[in-house]
Amino acid sequence: MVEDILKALGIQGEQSGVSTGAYWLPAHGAIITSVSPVDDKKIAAVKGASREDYDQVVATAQEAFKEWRHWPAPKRGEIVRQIGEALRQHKEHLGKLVSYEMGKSLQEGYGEVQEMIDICDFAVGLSRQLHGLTMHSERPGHRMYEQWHPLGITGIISAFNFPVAVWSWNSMLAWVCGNVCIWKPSEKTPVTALACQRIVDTVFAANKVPEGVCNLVIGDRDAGEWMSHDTRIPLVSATGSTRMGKAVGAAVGQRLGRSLLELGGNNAIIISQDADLDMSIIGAVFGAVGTAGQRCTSTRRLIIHESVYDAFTARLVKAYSQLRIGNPLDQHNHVGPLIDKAAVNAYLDSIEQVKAQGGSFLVEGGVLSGAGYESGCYVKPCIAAVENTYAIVQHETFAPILYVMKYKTLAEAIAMQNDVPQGLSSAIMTLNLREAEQFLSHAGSDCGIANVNIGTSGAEIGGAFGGEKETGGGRESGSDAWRAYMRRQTNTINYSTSLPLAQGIKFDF
Ligand code: UN1
Repeated sequence: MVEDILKALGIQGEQSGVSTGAYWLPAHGAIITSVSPVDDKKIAAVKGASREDYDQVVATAQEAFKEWRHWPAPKRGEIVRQIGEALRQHKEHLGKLVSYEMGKSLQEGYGEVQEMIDICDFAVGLSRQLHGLTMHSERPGHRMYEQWHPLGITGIISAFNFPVAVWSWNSMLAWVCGNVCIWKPSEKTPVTALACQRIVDTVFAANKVPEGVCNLVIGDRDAGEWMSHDTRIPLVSATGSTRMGKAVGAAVGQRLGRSLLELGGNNAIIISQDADLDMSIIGAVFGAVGTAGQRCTSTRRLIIHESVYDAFTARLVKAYSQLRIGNPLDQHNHVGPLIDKAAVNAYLDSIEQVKAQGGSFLVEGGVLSGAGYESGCYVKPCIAAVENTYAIVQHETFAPILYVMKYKTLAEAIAMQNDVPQGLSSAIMTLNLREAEQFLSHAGSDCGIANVNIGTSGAEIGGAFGGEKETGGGRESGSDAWRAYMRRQTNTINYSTSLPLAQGIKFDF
């Protein structure tokens, strides 16, 4: 099956991981082997980029930008429309590859490709709406307005958990804005990146897009560091851990470049006494175990009103007993493996810390073994009763560990929801209008995303995506997130016959 998918996506044998478009450069860095967490089998070996390879890509991208920026934005949008069409054709294969290389359920693999298609559609419309404002000048015979110009190279550092969608949020917008892109995917999911590069290459070649508009640099952490320090890259968009984001943000900030950071979350759902408990169960369980708890939007904490705590946790425990864990390509299973053994160890370590800090488990965790679980990456989603103040609860563990805690008043629940270093996504389950509005008010959730009667994960691409505090402050995908990929220029034009100075300053001679 895997061979057929790889063939359909044009991936065969040992691959170079360095590309400037239809032309794949010989790579001189270390070999990165992609091994599936599903069955521990090798998918492909990819040769990574050396510093020289990287510099060659950047030089090609710089040249390509000089041409690409002259293409009218709607024409660039038309190319992105064709990428969306190509993704529709490849949805089945690419979705399966995402599921197999990353380990998320097949439904979520398809969902991720759908998210790519959606952002393409969004970017096509946007290509005719990259508008600025006009302002009234204080001087007669003057016109003042602003326009948005492309920045140049957009560096994209993406994480393993959304190996293709997050790249597409960035690249599709960057392209319609007139930028060129250099993508450094996670070294844990290089094969899905090769597949995306090939899909785009075919569309670009058919449209004679210059070499160097779509670039791929597969490599280890070094490649991310090269980008962060590189003054030739005005914008670095990075998705991943807070630790990584702090390093990228510091390096880019030090050279006064721009960074767009989308980092860790510690997302909570408040389950009110006025919640629809049936809906709440679905939202909480999908949020906590979807993608095996490896979304930045995964539900990590449930803050439950004391009056429904016992009833709700009893239903949660029952729901967890019905979860099927196993090969994510088998659509009967709800939960696939964690990405690798290091993630399993982090999961086990967190469980130990929960116990050491005083937590008690309502549903026990553990690593699964035996037939179907040979990769050693399948773990049991678990639930622990904790206090919000525990050090481990304040920390984002990328695994299906769900923390439950009680509250008495809404003010207390909102304070608990906010009392973590991260600020990505949040939700309240309530049918009480007053509670919902308080949660959404300026004194409510401090997160970039705040939902009512919806879980914390599964945001649509049409909204701006990102969060506050240690989540990094960036906004990607919908709304006006495109502005991050452009530079604003204010233009004042004098069509009068004199040169009056602003602020009424007299300067006669
Ligand atoms: C991520 O985990 O980095 O909102 C992105 C969601 C998805 C994107 C998650 N649309 O869960």
